[in-house]
This record gives sequence, C-alpha cells and structure tokens, in this order.
Amino acid sequence: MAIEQTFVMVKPDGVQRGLMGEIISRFERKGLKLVAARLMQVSRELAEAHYAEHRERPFFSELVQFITSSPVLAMVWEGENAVAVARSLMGKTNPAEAAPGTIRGDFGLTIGMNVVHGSDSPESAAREIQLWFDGETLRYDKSVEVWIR
Ligand code: RTP
Ligand code: MG
Repeated sequence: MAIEQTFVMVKPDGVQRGLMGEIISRFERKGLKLVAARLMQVSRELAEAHYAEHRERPFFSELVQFITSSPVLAMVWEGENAVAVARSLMGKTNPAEAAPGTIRGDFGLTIGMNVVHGSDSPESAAREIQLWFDGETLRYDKSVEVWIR
C-alpha cells in the first residue's frame, strides 16, 4: 500500500466562488486525510517557482497573474495513491473536456480558470509540499470510531 501525500490548491476562482467547502468535502468523502491547509495570498516569487516548468509557455505570465490575484487555499492531502486519486477527482486540465462528476467537470468552464490544482506525480508532490509548507505536515490518527459510538 503506497501512502502518499499530494499538494492541492483551490485557485483564486474557486475561493471567490465559494467552492472551498465543496472541494474539501469531495477529498474527505473519498477517504483522503487533510494534513496541512493554509488560506494565503501568493507572492509572484512563489507562483513563478510553483509553475517553473511552464516558464517558457505563452500562458505563463497570465497564469502567474491569475494565481497571485486573490487568495488561494493551499493544502496537503494524504492517503493511498493520493497523487493519482486527487488528479482523478479534479478531472482533465481543460474543464471543457473534464468529465461530469469531477471538480473541473462540474465547476469549470475555461482552461485559465480551472478551480483547482493537484500535483501531477509523487516527485512533483514532494517538491510542491516543500515549496508551499517547507515540508511541514501534521501526523495524526484519523479514526471515526473514536468520535462516534
Ligand atoms: P495544474 O498544474 O494547475 O494542476 O494543472 P494541470 O497539471 O492539469 O495542467 P498544467 O499542464 O500543469 O497547466 C498548468 C495550468 O496552466 C493553465 N493553462 N493554460 N491557456 C492555456 O492553453 C493553458 N494551458 C494550461 C491551466 O490553468 C493549468 O491548470
Ligand atoms: Mg500541472
């Protein structure tokens, strides 16, 4: 069983549209565990470092402008195959192609504002968790039985 951590971010459009609760709820109901969360304004420096792989792409400056335009909800989710599971809950990058039932499929319309980000590999997840949380995440037992009798 591969227990992984993955970095997930509700982008400015998701925060502004009041979708944070809906998105957190989908990850919780799937069975993933929240181990870090922070509502934050993103600096240009952090945005550029996060999206460094896209530096040469034509949409890079627009992307950085968008991510820094308003607060985001940065999170780390943990669980079995968390990286791939999070990507599957999110759906395809372009909301127009994302299947209904996925976050982007249900709430997105344009590729530039696709509501949510998730690490695309375990290697990206490790890099992004280090970048956004300095590698610091919580460890705790999450057991329903303790709270419901
Ligand atoms: P993300 O990194 O945000 O989770 O998205 P992703 O892995 O599904 O897609 P990626 O290829 O990493 O692209 C990063 C973000 O750039 C924006 N984008 N715009 N205008 C365009 O053609 C275009 N292509 C990508 C999207 O917002 C995408 O989420
Ligand atoms: Mg990506």
